[in-house]
Amino acid sequence: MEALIFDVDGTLADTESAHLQAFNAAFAEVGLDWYWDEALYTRLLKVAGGKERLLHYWHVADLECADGACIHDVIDAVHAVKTRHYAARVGDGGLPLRPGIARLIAEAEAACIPVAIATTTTPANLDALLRAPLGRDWRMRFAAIADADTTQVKKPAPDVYLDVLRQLGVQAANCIAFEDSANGLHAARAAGVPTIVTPTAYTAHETFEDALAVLPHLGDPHAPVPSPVAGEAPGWVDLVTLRRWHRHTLAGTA
Ligand code: XBP
Ligand code: MG
Repeated sequence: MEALIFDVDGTLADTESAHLQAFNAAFAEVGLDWYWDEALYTRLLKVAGGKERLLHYWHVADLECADGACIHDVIDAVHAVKTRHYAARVGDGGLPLRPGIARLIAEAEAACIPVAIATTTTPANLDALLRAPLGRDWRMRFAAIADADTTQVKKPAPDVYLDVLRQLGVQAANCIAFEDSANGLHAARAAGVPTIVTPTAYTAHETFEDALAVLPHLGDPHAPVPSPVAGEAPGWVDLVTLRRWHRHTLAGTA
């Protein structure tokens, strides 16, 4: 096992409620009479990328206005306001990392296993979310980062994973990806990366065929999670566990 690759939204932290609140705050600030509730946003999350999500919604909700030449300028402006609101919500430790994330990243660093980020989110969101929990030099802790600025084509396309694999110079089968959604799982699997899924309330209804494991979270010594290997006792996802599960994947027994 050569590297761990983490999705961000829903995986490193349960961020989508903060994104939803930021979208609605942006609509109010710019004077759009739109309001996305949880049920609608859960459906809209099928479209990866906030700008792509806005364009999709506009075509569905307001078609006659959605064909103007300036729509992309308007979407860029609304999305910039949304990103400001999101950073205000999650910055300065406003949103904790999910269970086991900081522990596993630290374990990987201690074992000289590179960790990377493969996300469709805006780079500014990463700094707002990760500076407090992972330190002001959090970028130095990741050997590779692919995000909405480095990679145009969004999940479920494999592009962000292919970019990260290229930066790391490793084989896909020798990595493990961590995702929260079917879109993310499809992206990682299309790149050939074995994938552990830790769904959130926004994605728990989705199907995760071909996942190495589907877990409530990565667990901690005081918060064990079930094992995907028959007969194994519950535990938490640490490097020893990952290496064992990874061997089972290579042997076709997990
Ligand atoms: C999830 C996404 C992002 C966020 C919103 O990204 O699809 O679009 O919902 O962030 P991930 P932006 O790949 O990390 O799960 O508005 O910046 O796109
Ligand atoms: Mg995600």
